[in-house]
Amino acid sequence: ELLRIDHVGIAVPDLDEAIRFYAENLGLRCVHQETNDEQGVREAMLAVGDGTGPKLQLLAPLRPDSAIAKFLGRSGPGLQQLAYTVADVEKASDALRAKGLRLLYDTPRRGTAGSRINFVHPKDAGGVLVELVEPA
Ligand code: V0V
Repeated sequence: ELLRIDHVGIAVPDLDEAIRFYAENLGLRCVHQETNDEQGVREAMLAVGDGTGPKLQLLAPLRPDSAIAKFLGRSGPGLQQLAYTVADVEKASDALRAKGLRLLYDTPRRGTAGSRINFVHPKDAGGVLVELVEPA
């Protein structure tokens, strides 16, 4: 059902500063940037090595009432989510619901680069916010 790790998401207060930090210190390249108003984020995807593996996603809040702003307020900057690639996000969500896990959305929402996404509640996933990503 889960094909691979798609990306790891890190909450940051300032996107441009974080992109610079990862470039200068770890040599990661920013390969995509986008604003997702519905999710309340400005985000950047960073490639590691040859870029064929999982990406690092930097997430900065657009608004004080957003998920990332709440996370930063509670926990400070750091790992916010682990995302898996799936072939069919509706099917994957249904399979997890059937196992009794709570999905955050009844129907998938729009994620990075036209992907379709849903999330498993962190309280049902061992304290980890799990994202399912069906790429465009
Ligand atoms: C909250 N909790 C977390 C957590 N966020 N635990 C682990 N990882 C996280 N990221 C814990 C929190 O400490 C509480 O634990 C408990 O869950 C419930 O807290 P809450 O006050 O209800 O939490 P909220 O209101 O902050 O909501 C949490 C959820 C929210 C996960 C429901 O963040 C959400 O809707 N997330 C999905 C959307 C999202 O994250 N969007 C930004 C990325 P205690 O204190 O009760 O023990 S957008 C994105 O990924 C895109 C565009 C993409 O990838 O394409």
